[in-house]
Amino acid sequence: MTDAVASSFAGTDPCWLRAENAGVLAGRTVSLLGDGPIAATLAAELAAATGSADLVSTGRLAGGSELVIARRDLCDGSTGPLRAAVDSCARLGPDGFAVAGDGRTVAITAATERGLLYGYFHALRLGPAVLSEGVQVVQEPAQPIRMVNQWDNMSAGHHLGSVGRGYAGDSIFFRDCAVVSDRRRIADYARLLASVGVNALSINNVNVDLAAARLLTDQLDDVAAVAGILRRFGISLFLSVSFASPVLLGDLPTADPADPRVAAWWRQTTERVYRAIPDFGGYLVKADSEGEPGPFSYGRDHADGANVLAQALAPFGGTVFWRCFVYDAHQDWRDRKTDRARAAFDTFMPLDGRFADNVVLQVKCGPIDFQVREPVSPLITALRSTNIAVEFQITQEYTGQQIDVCYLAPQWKQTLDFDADPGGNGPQRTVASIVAASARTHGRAGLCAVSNIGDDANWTGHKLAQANLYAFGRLAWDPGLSSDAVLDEWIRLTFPTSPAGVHAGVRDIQRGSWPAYESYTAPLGVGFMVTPHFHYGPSVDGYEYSRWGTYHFADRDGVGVDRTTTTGSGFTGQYPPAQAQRYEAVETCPDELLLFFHHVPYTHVLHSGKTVIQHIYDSHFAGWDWVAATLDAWRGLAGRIDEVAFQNVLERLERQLDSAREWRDQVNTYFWRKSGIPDAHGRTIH
Ligand code: GCW
Repeated sequence: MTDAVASSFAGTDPCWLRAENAGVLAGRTVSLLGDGPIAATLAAELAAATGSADLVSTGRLAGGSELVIARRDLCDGSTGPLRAAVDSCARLGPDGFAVAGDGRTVAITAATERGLLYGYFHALRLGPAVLSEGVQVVQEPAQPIRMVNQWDNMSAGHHLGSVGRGYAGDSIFFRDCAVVSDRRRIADYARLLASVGVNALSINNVNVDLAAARLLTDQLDDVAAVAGILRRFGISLFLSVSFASPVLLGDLPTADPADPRVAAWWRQTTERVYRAIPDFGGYLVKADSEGEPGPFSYGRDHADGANVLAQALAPFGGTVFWRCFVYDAHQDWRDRKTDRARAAFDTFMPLDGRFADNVVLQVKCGPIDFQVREPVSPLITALRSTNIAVEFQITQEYTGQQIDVCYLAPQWKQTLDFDADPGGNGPQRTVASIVAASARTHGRAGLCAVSNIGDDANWTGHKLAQANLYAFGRLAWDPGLSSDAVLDEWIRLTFPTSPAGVHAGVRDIQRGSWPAYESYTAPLGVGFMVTPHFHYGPSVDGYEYSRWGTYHFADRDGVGVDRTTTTGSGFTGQYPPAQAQRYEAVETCPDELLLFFHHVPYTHVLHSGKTVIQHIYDSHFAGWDWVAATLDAWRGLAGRIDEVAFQNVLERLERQLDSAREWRDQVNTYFWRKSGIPDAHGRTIH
């Protein structure tokens, strides 16, 4: 072992990495051929899985090994399954792997140790099937960037070590303005991430306070120690940095990217970082967004800003992730021209082609802000000459805050499968294929997501929210997987010993959860009817007269935001032609996004055949009913699921039922009072 900090899950929930799942390797003999920190991790994994370090031969191929895990270039002259695996991974990139078996020996090979680690975790996912004769798997990830972003705070405006939009306790990285000294949970977390193929992690919030800014300089030794832990799991560490760092940390009077002193400061600072962390990933930057400093203060644009950091990182192969979440956060609700949905496209499209090769534009999946329902951000479909990463939110800021159950993979899949040019003549342009193509052309592209973990014993607050972390990694590896397939894997690994009925029970809950959450909250894509600042629970007009540019414009006649090119903000015009047309016309706009794109009367008839007002009533009643039925179903699983998990979900579902009731009654009452149109079924609306 090269590092003293081992993964252990002491006193915490191992999530899907339960010891039973490695049972297939118990007592088996293994050979491991590879070097460096990841090989050391694999050796420790294998010693634990087989039950003894004596069963693991490292650095040489022991005759009769039942499992061989070997870097391809160390396998000269091999025969049998090892030869087969070596041949099949010949053309794979660095993270790919091959598995081959003949019923006696299973071989896992890859070009790098990181590939071997992914192959090993995949073998555990296969379970006993990995030992069967003729097993053959060849995989590589769809994109090189599979990144998780922590929004962990150090101080300032938050309590020390809190997590921004975190619903599972405090940070596992920071405490009292410093990096934690007990780092076992960091190793456990890295292991969880690596097991689903995540290879990059930014450890601090994109809102960077002064204490966090200092991670880059004064606290570099501690950051290097964390990087050392992540390295063993093939994960490179990134820091969120303040664009104003040269002023905050460097005593310079300016952070103007055109000032040579600023460029020099970034160069020197970055050099120092790489001396401490040779495989440092790079910087993540939220600039000119919600009060964070940025190039606009100096009359520069985002390409000027990103490129100065990129130049500093380039000699070391580092990357700048530059977020496109830039909009006017000081809007006047009386102003009907400005539309926040337009902002990312309007700001960044004119700059396409001006970013350095090692800049990746990180675009939120939707044009506004992680609502339960949004269309795909048109910027993703439009950028042609820039590296791109699509950002998702695993933490459930607007989707129930890990009190309400909400399995998000179906939502992410809709984004990834969105076809930018339906009916076009060329090859299909889904978001997943756009990202993969961007990776092929520019080398750096992928998926990012905001983490949902904290220091709660079960990591995610809600046991069932573990599935979202799992699913993000799996979909970032292979966006072609179905959300159900990922869910089935997760259930199998998370509840491996549970009796019949549990799998189906958990499956039903997870599958129904996102549609249910959508149905009792803001209707038909309109979004943002949440309690200001906290974003949990209903407040129909909470943001209606705010500065944040998030409105629904309900009046006595109708509701929704006109974003058409003919009469509205023109946002629909940012899409490629076929999608633009589809959204532009009320007749073709899909029901679930109708109020995102159009202001319509309550009596407007949806494709479903219902009026808008009746849809609002019906969906809100149905949403609450689903939660009530789900609570009953969960109670029916008592005694068949481990007690800690059972009680945790029970307690969350009880709170969810209260919340769904509040949502149902406030939203229905609001629209009944506005419209004066009674419920066709005569149910009580307060
Ligand atoms: O959704 C909003 C959140 C902010 C967050 C911001 C962002 C980190 O409410 O807390 O700040 O998005 O993505 O930058």
